[in-house]
Amino acid sequence: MEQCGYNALIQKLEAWNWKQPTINIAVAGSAGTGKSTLINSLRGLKADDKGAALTGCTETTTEVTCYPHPENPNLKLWDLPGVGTLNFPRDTYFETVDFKKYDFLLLVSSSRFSETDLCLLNIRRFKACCHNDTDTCI
Ligand SMILES: Nc1nc2c(ncn2[C@@H]2O[C@H](COP(=O)(O)OP(=O)(O)OP(=O)(O)O)[C@@H](O)[C@H]2O)c(=O)[nH]1
Ligand SMILES: [Mg+2]
Repeated sequence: MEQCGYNALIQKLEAWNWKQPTINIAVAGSAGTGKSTLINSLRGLKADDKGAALTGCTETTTEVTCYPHPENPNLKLWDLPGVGTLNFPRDTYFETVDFKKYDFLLLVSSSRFSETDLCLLNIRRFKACCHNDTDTCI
């Protein structure tokens, strides 16, 4: 970039076909932290749009569901059920959602960072945190 500039970098990336590899991103976290809402936003959708992930104020996502990004279907966002509920206890969560199949973890938390959040973060090498509900925290 320093040597060739932005345009040359983009040309190199295009030649390398950077959109080709499939990347599976697990969007995980405790129940109700806004995982499905975040996936909808990343896909440019509102909750009531066709094809949007179901959102709600009670436990909503009960099956792992894949949502390919509209601009690059190889970028797959996986909507995971909330961890640590009666239906998805932490002890069996990682096997239930087949946690090892994802390339990247996007951890969604709201309010306080919890022991469960830390547990999820310790599992994956490639990860990022998203603190949701900031509008209600401020
Ligand atoms: N104020 C506020 N509400 C939000 C935000 N994100 C999500 N919500 C609301 O929080 C509730 C839960 O959102 P979901 O996206 O269904 O949460 P989830 O983590 O997918 O929930 P489960 O699938 O049950 O684990 C919904 O009523 C959303 O409208 C946010 O950033 N701010
Ligand atoms: Mg959900």
